[in-house]
Amino acid sequence: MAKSRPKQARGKPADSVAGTGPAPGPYLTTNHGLRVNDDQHSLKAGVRGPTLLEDFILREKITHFDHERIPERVVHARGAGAHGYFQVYESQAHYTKAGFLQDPALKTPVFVRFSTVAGSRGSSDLARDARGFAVKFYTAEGNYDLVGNNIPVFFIQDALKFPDLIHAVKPEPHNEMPQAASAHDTFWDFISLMPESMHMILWVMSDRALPRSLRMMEGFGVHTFRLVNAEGRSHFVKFHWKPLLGLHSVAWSEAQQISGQDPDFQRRDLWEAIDQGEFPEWEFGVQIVEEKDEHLFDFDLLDPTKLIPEELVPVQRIGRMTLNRNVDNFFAETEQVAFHPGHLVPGIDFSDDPLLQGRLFSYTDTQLLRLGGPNFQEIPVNRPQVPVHNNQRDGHMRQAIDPGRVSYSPNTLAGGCPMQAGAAAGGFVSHPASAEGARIRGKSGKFLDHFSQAALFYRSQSDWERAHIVQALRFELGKVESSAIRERMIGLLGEVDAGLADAVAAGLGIAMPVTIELPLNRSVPADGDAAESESRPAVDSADISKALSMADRPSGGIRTRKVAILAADGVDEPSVDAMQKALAAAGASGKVIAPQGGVLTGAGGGPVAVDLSLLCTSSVLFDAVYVPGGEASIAALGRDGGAKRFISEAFRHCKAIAATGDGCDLVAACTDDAGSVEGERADAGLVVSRGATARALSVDFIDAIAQHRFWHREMDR
Ligand code: HDE
Repeated sequence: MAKSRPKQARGKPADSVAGTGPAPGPYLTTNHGLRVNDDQHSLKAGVRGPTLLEDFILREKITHFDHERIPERVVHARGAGAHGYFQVYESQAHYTKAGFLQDPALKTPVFVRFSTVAGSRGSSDLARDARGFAVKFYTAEGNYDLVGNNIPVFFIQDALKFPDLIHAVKPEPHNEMPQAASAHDTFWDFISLMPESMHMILWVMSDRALPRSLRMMEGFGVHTFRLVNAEGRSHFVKFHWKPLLGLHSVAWSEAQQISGQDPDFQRRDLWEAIDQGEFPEWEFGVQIVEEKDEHLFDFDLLDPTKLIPEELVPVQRIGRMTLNRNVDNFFAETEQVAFHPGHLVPGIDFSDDPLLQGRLFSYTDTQLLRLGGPNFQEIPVNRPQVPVHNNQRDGHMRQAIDPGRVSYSPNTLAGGCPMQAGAAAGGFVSHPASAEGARIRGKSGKFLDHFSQAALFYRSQSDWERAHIVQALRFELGKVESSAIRERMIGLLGEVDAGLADAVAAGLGIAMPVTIELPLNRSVPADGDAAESESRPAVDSADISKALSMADRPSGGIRTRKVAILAADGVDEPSVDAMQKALAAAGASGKVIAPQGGVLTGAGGGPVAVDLSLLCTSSVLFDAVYVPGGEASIAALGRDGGAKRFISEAFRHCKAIAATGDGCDLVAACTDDAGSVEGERADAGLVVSRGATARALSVDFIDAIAQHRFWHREMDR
């Protein structure tokens, strides 16, 4: 596996070269190249005198500083990005002529930006929210952007409602609260009147909205697109990203604590993994639907609130993306990158999904404001890796110096260049799908089934996943002040699943049954098909789709997982050492956490280096805990409230916990688990044995960490 690039010392003058005096170093200059001789003092009339207007160096520096900010993204403002590459497994020529999907030997560079949706640029990474998953492929045919999310469906069916949705979820306008949170009245007021949002609501109330890592979440193109091959044959397609590290999440109470302990939790995790050469990878998947099957399903392929169950159309994994390089500069790359679902290459095309169609307008429009003008495609991260030739000219901050006098077409003076490219020369030709119909503000009848797939999702969850959804809804709606909104929501949930509505209502103290008048879709369905859809459930109520649940997925192993080793003076140093080595061999890291920083003295008198003091960290920043023996160490940790909280919290968040020697007593005291004392496994996530060596125990412990969480612990409580 290739390593990330060596760290460079930035901004330092080059070392002097022996015998030649100082090398011409990067001296400080003004923006116009003038070397600066004093960057510590402004120019004054005498050392105690007023600053002189003449100080052009001061003015230049401060003016630039005053203009350092650009408007943050109106949505998806908080993000983290990285570079990498994509490789297809085998040619997809049968489906598409897209050049980057033909040759398994070809590595196509990519830039990926992950984001949350609702929060501001400085908000916490672990808000309950959908995550953006935007990929820019720098292909030999121009840039292709797949601007997706980590949830396969969306709240609304029509682009016209997007500003309303976002206004509702963003902080309320009168007091700008709450930040990066949907648990407030305006969001649920809107949702309670938009039954089409119920499917996505269940996804965002599920653990999918709390990924353990950006490296451990799926991605989806959401809309139906088209793949078009060289013969012009088109297939409908849904795009997927499947993480090779498995699909994992954190608990809600943990997410809230992480937001306080480390608001940068996910961007730090991504950065550190790539920096350490642990390159995250996703497989690229496609669900293909023949054109003739467009109307085969009980839902409309154009409806972005519906997915195609994987059991109906399997996901074919056709390639792999690897992220292997952190950005050099967050602003230049992650902040200035400009994605657009309309950045296509030949062989990929749109469907008529009305949400997608609205997006095709929105993204360029927003960049014009955010990046300050029409030349944002010249910013390095946005530039295609192929030459750009056209007659577009000028505008704010134009970088290109376009030579010659011809900036129009047709022309003879430039020999007719640049020329149009026919399809054979790689010119983009829109798929000639026919479009005809009366001008109408409405939607097809199949769009009006808002609950079948929401119910399918809920039914397909494991018991603990359902419990998390109930808890999330109790939390969110519990913060809503208006009882009418809460009741409307219970009514809508009842349309999805009576048990779900009952459980949420019980948590809110709302008496059942609640009857609501279903908010009407104000849009007019196309003639005839509304009645048909209302009488027909879109999915058989007995069906479940296992692919919708996060349970029972391949774990992805424990590479890059973080394990806390709790210790104090008197710890059994061989246990610490053996566990650290076993974890490192499995690709994880064991960090020694102690009441104080520095170096501990082990039971045998040897040194044990402390990575972090208890004061500076928290159990929520680790995946698992190991408590090695050592009488004095355990006695000291037992007197330390922070250490005890560390263990009991890790237990409450259903993490793997291991202990050897006297460590077993402390774990038993903090987990109320009698079985933990002598290895009778009441709980598979408690890997404790007084007599075992750390090395022997590490095998089971590593296996337990790979299972990620023991959510049944919550159900048993
Ligand atoms: Fe976006 N969306 N969106 N969106 N979206 C933006 O573009 C918009 C939608 C998504 O990391 C904005 O450059 C409309 C669905 C991602 O830079 C803006 C509609 C999906 C990102 C915009 C949608 C997305 C954005 C804000 C409904 C999942 C972050 C800044 C018609 C498939 C990209 C910007 C990045 C960003 C508009 C719906 C994903 C305002 C109008 C559905 C991942 O143009």
